[in-house]
Amino acid sequence: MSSFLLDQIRPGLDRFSIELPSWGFADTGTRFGKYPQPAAASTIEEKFADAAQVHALTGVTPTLALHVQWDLPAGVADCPAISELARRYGIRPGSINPNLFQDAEYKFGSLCNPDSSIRERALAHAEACIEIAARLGSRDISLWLADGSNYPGSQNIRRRLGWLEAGLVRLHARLHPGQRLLIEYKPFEPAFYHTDIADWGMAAWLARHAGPRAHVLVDTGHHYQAQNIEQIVAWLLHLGRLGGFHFNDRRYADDDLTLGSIDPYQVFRIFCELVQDPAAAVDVAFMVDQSHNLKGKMEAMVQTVMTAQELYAKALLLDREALAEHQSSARIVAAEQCLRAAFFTDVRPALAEWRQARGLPADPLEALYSGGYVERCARERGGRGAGTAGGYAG
Ligand code: PSV
Ligand code: MN
Repeated sequence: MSSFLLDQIRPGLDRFSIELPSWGFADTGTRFGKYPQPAAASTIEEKFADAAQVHALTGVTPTLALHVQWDLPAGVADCPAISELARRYGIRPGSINPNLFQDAEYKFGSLCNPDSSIRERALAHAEACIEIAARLGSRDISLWLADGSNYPGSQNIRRRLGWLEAGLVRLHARLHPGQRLLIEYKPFEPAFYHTDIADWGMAAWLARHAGPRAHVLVDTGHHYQAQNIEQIVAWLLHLGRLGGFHFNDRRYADDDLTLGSIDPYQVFRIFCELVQDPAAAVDVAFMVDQSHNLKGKMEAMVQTVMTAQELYAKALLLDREALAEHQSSARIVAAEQCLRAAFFTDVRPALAEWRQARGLPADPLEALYSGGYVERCARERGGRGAGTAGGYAG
């Protein structure tokens, strides 16, 4: 049975990969405190080692997203060392994330700061990140701004929008061939009155204004309650501006819980939009953006990757032809049943078979537990530097 099912989804599965965030392996925390884990990574080498272990177990995580200030504190000068780690661990540097939120200068914003010298500093940092991406062979620069304000009237929203447009045009012009600028939106936090890029529409406008290689990055945690994320995905596909995802789950706000832990059907519905138009979705990047404060970092990451693969496999099962027919004749229940049939199919045996055919463990989480990697890290790392790596837990 699982072989028959696997034959249906194998081509899609073979193409599926998801990028890991370097910060997901480090001790981060909440606004109220940090809970250090003895096995947490505190150096960039340890983050590469952890990512390589997840890739060895799952086979679908060949790249590692890097946060420049946390992973390349010396900027461009750190590139040779990163390339060497990439070679040694067999993990490619993935998206490059500028850090425009941690330094005290950015208290009132980065690209939207009312002080032109701080805007200039922020742009120079983002330009350095474009250069870093070029040297490391990374395609995407993922831009998230914490810019916004906390009180009505305290900032001029339209002037800030003008600075933002001009800054993004300048960054787009600096992109190397093949590179993309991904623009991430977030409705609130850390700003609580207005956020300069608050939603997908604002991000899509800014991307269109910046140029053809600017796209929108959808972080699933960055939405108001009850927002229809798959509809946003459909619109961005329609506009040709969907750059990728930062996957995580949430119950209340940007909770950074593991993907699918609260609402797996939501993730499945997002994947359904993508599999219905594979040509439009071909360059869409899947990335994890989570910080694991209570779960063990390695088990949380392996669990996340397995969940993403399972939900994607379910979406691949969608009977698209039947669905299109039911939609055309407004057969509501029959159409909905197409989604439900795919969602409720147990794809785990087929995935186990797919993994075994590639020499991977049938159950990566079980293999993580029995392999002793986390225990070894805990002994060797022993909480060394706990609480120092990473930073803002977004
Ligand atoms: C902000 O909440 C965010 O989602 C951005 O992607 C950051 O780069 C990331 O979290 C890590 O703090
Ligand atoms: Mn994010």
